[in-house]
Amino acid sequence: MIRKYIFGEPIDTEAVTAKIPAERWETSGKYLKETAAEEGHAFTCELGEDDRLYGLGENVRGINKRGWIYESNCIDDPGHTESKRGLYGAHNFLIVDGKQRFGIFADAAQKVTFDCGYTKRNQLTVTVTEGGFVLYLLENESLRGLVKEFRAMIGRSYIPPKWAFGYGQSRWGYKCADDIRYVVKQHRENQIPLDSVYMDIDYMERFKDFTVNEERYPDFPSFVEEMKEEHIHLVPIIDAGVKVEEGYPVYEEGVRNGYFCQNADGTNFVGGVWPGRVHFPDVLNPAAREWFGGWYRVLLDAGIEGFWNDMNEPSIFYSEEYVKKILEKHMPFRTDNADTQMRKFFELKDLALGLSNRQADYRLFYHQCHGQRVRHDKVHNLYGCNMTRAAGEAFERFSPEKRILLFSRSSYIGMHRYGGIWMGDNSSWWSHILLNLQMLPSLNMCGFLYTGADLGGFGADTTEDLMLRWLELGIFTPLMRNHSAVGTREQEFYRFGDTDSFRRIIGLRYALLPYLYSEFMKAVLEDDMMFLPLAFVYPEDTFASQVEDQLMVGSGLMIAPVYQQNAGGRYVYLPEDMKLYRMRGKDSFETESLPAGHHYVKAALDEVLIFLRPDHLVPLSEGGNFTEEVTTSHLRLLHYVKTAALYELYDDDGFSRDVTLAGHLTRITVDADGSICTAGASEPECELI
Ligand code: MIG
Repeated sequence: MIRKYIFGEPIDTEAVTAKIPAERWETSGKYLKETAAEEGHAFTCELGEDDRLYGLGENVRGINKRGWIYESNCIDDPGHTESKRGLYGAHNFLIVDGKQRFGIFADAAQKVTFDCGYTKRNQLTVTVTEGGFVLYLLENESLRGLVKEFRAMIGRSYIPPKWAFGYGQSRWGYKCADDIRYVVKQHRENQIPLDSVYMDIDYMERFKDFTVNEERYPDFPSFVEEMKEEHIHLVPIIDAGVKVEEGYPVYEEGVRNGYFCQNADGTNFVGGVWPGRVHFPDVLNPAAREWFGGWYRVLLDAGIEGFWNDMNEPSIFYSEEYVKKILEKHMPFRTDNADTQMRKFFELKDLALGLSNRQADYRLFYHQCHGQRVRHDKVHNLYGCNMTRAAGEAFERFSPEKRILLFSRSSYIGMHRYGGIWMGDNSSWWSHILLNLQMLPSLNMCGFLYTGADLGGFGADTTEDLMLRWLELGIFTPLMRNHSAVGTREQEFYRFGDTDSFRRIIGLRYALLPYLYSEFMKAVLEDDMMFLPLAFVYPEDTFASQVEDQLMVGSGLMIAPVYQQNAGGRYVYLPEDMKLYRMRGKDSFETESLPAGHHYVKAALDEVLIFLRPDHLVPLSEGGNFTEEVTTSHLRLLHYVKTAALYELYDDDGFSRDVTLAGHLTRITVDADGSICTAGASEPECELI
């Protein structure tokens, strides 16, 4: 059951694809009560002592969002600490689960706040700042049902090509073709599977979008081809800002056609980002969006099949206007000694520190949006979404048959139809393994299925044990990429002593690929989640609803990765009897049957724990050095059969856009006596292990 209420004159975010008739809002509805707000609209709901809150996509803190205040206001902030109220995305879908169970979607282009029991422990307050918006209330008998209902309303999630489920190596710092060749060579020589290498901003000519530095990459198309022969896909980054430079066609076309965001006086707004002075393409204007998307063609024509969109909050290092202001305010300090007036010193310091991503800068420029001129802050949360949509729509035009890999840093719900997201600039901290785990189900609720974090951590120096432990979660995430920042310790697997463990863990991912791809695709095609909190699968179990560090992955298995330094294991809660496969790679493992309840489970540094539910199967392939080598012709089944188990394996060619479950499923059944039966799209040879 979905109810829709319109407030004021909303800007159409295009998040919702379903046609839902609007109803008249009663200020004191069944679930939410409208209360006085300083600005905009506020809605509250009383929370019972044990009520839980789920959703909000990309955010800090737990799976249960209760106890903190979150703000949807996309920002480039590399400090993913508990004190933050928001990150790069705006994912305004929240579920209340307790005395009453319902979902809220605040479909608003402007800032929205979710006070989840922060001001008053027993009160939820959702505040939408000034401007029109649409409020949706959803009800359903189950948590999973609520998510499915929401997902059906926002449209099918993005599907990447199958190779994008392979391992990707990245680093902000690879400078030229030879750097990349070296990365590939090391992986192949060490037999660490690899499918892609990412190209960060240094591939461009002075950070100009859709250019390739010819000194660093002479004859780029033939380099792309050379990599393809090695079964490696290169994935370049695209930044939101377009360099201001005479003679640069992207700049000149944008200026000529009025496709950039403008100041109040109609001149083009200038921000400072990596290329120096930039204009921001007005991707909210459909004509500009089509034009900007069109430029991706340059790289597609060079053979590129995947992209990551960055800096699209948009991140603004500085605006020219504010720099002028700061310089003026600095003047007195030339003669005035702050020594006696510390207040002045702090003023000076704050001026400089407040240079980037200022809220005030977002009020300086305008978009052409649905025939109206709209100030940026009123549609701020739609920018990254529409930059990625620009690319996604272009790929539908240029590559109607074949999927193109696309993921973005900033996002709004609705973007999940065009691309995935990565979780941004995390750090090489143990706590960020847990954060990675906790974001997964929250993102799935909001439609983002193709996602993952920078494995090993982006900022700060990683360590070998952190990297291994992180991978033991990372091998389950659709996007599996090792990425790190310039200046940090190098973290390619061959930089560490124990290459063998890395090879085995990544090898296990490739063996798990048929299962993971199958679960991903079923989740996409059935508007379902791939990563579920235990509470969603065992709603009657009061312990399960409190578990914040374990997840169900698809239908059959549960993961409980170790995320503490020097831990030789961890406590795990089993809501039902499970069979543990303690995997040392794909070929070597031990099993153990564990009864429902609490357990301390040992896990050596190189072991991946897979918990199997009763009457479930997980197929393992023979693996491969790259995804194309992985086949489903011979499957080894992880199994826990009490009465009978069924697995529905989905598979396809890995690139066609137009896919359905029908015609792609193989049913694998195992009886209590161990007999195996297969029927459907393929005829894999199966064995129990
Ligand atoms: O200001 O392109 O999140 O993945 O390596 C930093 C350089 C810009 C931020 C991205 C990160 C990327 C980095 N970018």
